[in-house]
Amino acid sequence: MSNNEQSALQQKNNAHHFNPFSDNKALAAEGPRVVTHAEGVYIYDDQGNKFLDAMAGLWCVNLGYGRKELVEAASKQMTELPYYNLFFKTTTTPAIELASKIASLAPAHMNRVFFTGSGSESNDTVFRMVRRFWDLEGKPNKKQFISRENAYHGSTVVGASLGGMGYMHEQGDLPIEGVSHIAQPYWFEKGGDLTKEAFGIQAAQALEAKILELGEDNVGAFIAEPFQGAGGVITPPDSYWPEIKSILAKYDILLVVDEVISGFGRTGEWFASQYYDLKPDLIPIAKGLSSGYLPIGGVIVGDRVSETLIEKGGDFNHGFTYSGHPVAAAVALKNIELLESEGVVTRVKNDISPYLQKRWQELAAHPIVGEARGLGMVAAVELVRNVETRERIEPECRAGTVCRDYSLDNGLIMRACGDTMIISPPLVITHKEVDELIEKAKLTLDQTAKHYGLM
Ligand code: PXG
Repeated sequence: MSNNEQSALQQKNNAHHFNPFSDNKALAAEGPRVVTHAEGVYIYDDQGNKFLDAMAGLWCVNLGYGRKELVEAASKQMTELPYYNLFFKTTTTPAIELASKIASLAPAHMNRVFFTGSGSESNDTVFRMVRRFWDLEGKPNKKQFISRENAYHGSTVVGASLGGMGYMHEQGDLPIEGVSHIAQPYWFEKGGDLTKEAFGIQAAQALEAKILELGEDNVGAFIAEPFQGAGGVITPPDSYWPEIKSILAKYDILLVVDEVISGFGRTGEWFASQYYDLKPDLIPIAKGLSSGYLPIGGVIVGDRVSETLIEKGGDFNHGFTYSGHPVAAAVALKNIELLESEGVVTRVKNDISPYLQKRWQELAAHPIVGEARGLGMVAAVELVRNVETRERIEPECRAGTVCRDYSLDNGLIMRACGDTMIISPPLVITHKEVDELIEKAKLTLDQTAKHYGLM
């Protein structure tokens, strides 16, 4: 679309808004989509188009759009106390209530929450907590982090360094010192001829090899998403996490389970740490904590770390102006109350996740699908030219973008990560809406196959 065909709003965006994670020049030429309102699982743009939002915004609108109760919670809190901080021997009611509610849902050995404004800030907080912990334990060398290639842990300097995205590291000389990355448990891409289970063990053993390379006395923590989200909904083989747990125990290394995407019901448990039976020392959270209605994040702190930081540590010189912002905290609390009172997480586990995953598997038979996988309320398909050899449709993996564009034309928001198509819909999606999602996904795959002459 040329600039003079674009609406006044689009032109203003092009002139003054620096969009995140975007080629702003290309975006201006194309004309950004202006999203104006939303209801349930649907979003609408200013051209009158309607989309089934199978990404729940950016993996966060767990309760769906248009929940008046959240608006009322915000309005009530804004009227009573729109802002106060948690520094200098003060606290606020929403922060107290939210921390204790989260502690009641978290794994039993995790009883404290440090609040932040986002997932990235949560991982910056993790970084400082781990380093402080090992200083206080008298092991000042035990500070290195091990993470994984293609991980996503945020976009601040620490978040992007902990993350394993090459295209982020390229910009600004990242990662910073003290962060190493091991291979990811991505069986479809890297598994070769190994069975899933054998590959899972092999991928986990890369952790032990890295620990031995760096020296066990130098490694403070391993950070990982329970399943990789932004990397392409990569669900590890069943053998992976048990092996990782035993390696970490052997060398006394802290486990950070990044639940920014997986927390608050997405797996059918409150936390994926419960789904995979993990015993994390720290859990960064954000997104679904407030269903994305207001920005808020946090770190759930296990008893071992909080006892050291609090009993031995004195002042912890870290925090944000908006740590536990009362309005965001009130909305998050109401969000969790609704997830509870409406049985949303139980419904995910017993009803809508089994239905979504069963229907998603129908895509596995499509001629350009190499694998269909998922768990809870996330799922992925791998686009290929040859199902047997897993050869991609184009060597540069551009088919994902083609597929994504057909999907949008069909009124379905489905994401492309390279040639992996992914979904993460609101947890409240109905059976009928799942049917619509699957029908639109099938049509989209047909159109993509035809585009390349593969059907
Ligand atoms: N950890 C994980 C696991 C995430 O997915 C963050 C931390 C950082 O959260 P904030 O609130 O600082 O954005 C995330 C965020 C994508 C995409 O392309 C995913 C995220 C953010 C932006 C884009 O899927 N996840």
